[in-house]
Amino acid sequence: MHKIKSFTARTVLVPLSTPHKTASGEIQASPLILVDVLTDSGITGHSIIFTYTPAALKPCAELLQNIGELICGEVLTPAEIEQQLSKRFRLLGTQGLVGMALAGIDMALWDAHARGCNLSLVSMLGGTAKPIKAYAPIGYDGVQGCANAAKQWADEGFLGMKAKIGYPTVKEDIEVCQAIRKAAGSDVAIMVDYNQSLTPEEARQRISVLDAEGLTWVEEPTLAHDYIGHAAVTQAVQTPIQTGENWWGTLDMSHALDADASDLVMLDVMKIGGVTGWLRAAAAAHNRQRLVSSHLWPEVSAQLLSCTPTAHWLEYADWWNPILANPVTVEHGYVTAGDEPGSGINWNEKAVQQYAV
Ligand code: SMN
Ligand code: MG
Repeated sequence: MHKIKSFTARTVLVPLSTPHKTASGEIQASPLILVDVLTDSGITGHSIIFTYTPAALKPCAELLQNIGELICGEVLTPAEIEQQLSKRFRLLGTQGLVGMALAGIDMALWDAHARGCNLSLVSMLGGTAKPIKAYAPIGYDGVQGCANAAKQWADEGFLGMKAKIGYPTVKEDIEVCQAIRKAAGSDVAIMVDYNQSLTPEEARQRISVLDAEGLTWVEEPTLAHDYIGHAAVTQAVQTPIQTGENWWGTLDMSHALDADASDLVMLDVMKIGGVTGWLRAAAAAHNRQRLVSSHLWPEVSAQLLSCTPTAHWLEYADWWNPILANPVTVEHGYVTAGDEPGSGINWNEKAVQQYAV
């Protein structure tokens, strides 16, 4: 029986090889909280929290540290502690920075638990590592920029790629899709992401035109929490609609599923509530036979998609590769979770020191 001894939450700002542009803002560097949970038996669990903006980095790390202190001395039982903490934060609520801090704790506890069993996360959960098809990101970089990126990803063997769109006109959206198709070839799956930039009516009109492009999905055409608006778009168009990366916990997911907001579901292991949240979400998706893709967190997601019955695509991102000792690798377009103990997160300490803020 391992007991939780202490938490540390370090903050880093990792530069991106190229800034990631979307229709709703640009990410220039990865603001990350690196969580370590130490146990009395000497096992350390790790997790990563991505705060999108550096403005949220220090407040979220402090919150994580404060919440971590509440569970020091407890037995290392991640699912039990999730229940205890979500009850404790009922009055404040468990969305936003609190939800991110709780997810960071949850993921670190599961990582420590798997390490304590000397098993990878997926093996500890009773599953086995499977190759998961990975798609590559393409930013809001115009026709030529997107075509160049598409060519590069196709040369690296990716079988799918997702471009950020939502240009001033649908004509430009289409030109970008066609340039990617030309550069990547007819067999590659192409997804697009509007990052919530359209009204439901604009979305219906644009996607009805995009239906001719053979896209694998259109993501978040309208506001993430407008489930009714998304449902109207989903009903009206042929291309599958993808949502989920902004669901705070599995209750948001239930509301979206009840509204038939999208055809496909995308889980963000942080916003959905850590490993505990993902497992509940995977069960809900299975009940409705909805295909599940991942959002960021390629290491942990590769473990979790391997034991998600309706697993679909893994989102490949190298945004925190520099601070990892062994980031995921893509072989012939697939990512397979590693079999070392834990969830696949180990620090490159030299880089952690270098990017510390
Ligand atoms: C995304 C992720 C992280 C930052 C900005 C945008 C995105 C995606 O919506 O699907 O990858
Ligand atoms: Mg998205």
